[in-house]
Amino acid sequence: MKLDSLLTNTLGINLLDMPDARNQDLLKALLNSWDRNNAILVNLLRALPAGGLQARAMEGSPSVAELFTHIHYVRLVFVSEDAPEFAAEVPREEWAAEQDPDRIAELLNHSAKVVRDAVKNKVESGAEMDLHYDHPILLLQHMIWHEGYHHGQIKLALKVAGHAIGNKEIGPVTWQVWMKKGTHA
Ligand code: NI
Repeated sequence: MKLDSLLTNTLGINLLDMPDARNQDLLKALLNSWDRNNAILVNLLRALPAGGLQARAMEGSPSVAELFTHIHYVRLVFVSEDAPEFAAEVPREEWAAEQDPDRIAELLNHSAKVVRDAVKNKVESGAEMDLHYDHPILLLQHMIWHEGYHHGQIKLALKVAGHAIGNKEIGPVTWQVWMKKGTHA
């Protein structure tokens, strides 16, 4: 019996499916990186000290609250432009000074799911993005880059306002979420 039919008959493994299985595995890892990115952002939000949402790096800079709502807004705008079939309503205000951390967490978890579903569906169906990006995965990468950029600004604003969060406290719920083996965000 040939190896491929042996595998198919005994283990239910079809060698022809293997490249697809590998692609599925890659997609799963990429979506998992997106889930971790959002978990880290929400962890930072949850770790804010009292008054943290009002902190700004300098006069005229956005507040921490506005940076969080901007991130949420940008996610939804790009989905609406590039994958309108998966779009959710885009907030009227881009830099909303929302003061309820629970509400901000709810917004971030919502827009994270909108981005996730849009990218997953576009990749699985082999469809292209409408306006930007050579590949749907680039939306994920762009958002992760954008959010890391603002994550640093949020930490700087907290520091300037005298609300710095020490690495011992924030490290395990941010950097470690990326690196930990054997866990899922
Ligand atoms: Ni931005």
